[in-house]
Amino acid sequence: MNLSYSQRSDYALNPTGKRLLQLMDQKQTNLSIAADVTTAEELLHIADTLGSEICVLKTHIDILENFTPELPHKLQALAEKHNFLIFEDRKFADIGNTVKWQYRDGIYRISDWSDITNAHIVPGPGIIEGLKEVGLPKGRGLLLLAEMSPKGTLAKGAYTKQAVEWAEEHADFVIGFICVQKLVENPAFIHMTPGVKLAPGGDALGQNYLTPKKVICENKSDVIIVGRGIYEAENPVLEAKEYRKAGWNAYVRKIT
Ligand code: 5BU
Repeated sequence: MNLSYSQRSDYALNPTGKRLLQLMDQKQTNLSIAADVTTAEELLHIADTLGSEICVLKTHIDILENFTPELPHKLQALAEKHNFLIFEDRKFADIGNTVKWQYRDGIYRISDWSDITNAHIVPGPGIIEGLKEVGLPKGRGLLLLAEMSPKGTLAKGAYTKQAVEWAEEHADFVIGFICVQKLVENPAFIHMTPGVKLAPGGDALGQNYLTPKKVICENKSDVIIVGRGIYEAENPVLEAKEYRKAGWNAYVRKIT
């Protein structure tokens, strides 16, 4: 079944999942940037200068040294201006009752501004239920960490299969997976893959890089997540255009 992203949006039960699938086709991009910077200014600069190239801006809000409660409003304004979704890569990992607070409260109030967040499944399905209590009424979507990109990851085999089962049980809230390859035929689920570079290889701390073509065409994932490959380039805007083109061409080849 080679459905387009927008055709797949008909199967999505979650409004954020539906919106992302439609947005990718409208905007012709399956590129997500990992904006791993430590100041609010750098983050806003990335969002504004690369926003037109991406479907999703992925943040690590807790690495900022000058977070203020106004920042999410500014990010949301840029998301509207450039038509992208915000994904706080929080990787929740506690029991359901605790993650509710971590998602809704504290300094960051993630559920107020982040369209998408993600969770490890190591605590069991209660983590999904806790996050869902907070996120679903706001129309948010969750990605489950079914696989991880680094060498030596323990997220594989039966663990990955369990993530798929729990996603299917909570398809109104779970929009897909962080994974290395396509895991499930259900067209509603979005597969997002980090560890992507135009030149394959790794880093000094175990990161494993695959090319956009390998990720989208061979591994049949849907979204490429690129960090250093873009923001460390001499010209990040030109580099983002290259990644966008590589990701999009691979998708067009896959569905035709
Ligand atoms: P890089 O600079 O393209 O290597 O950054 C990758 C980003 O994706 C970074 O923000 C990580 O936290 C994130 N990531 C990852 O690399 N691998 C994973 O399995 C998961 C997240 Br989950």
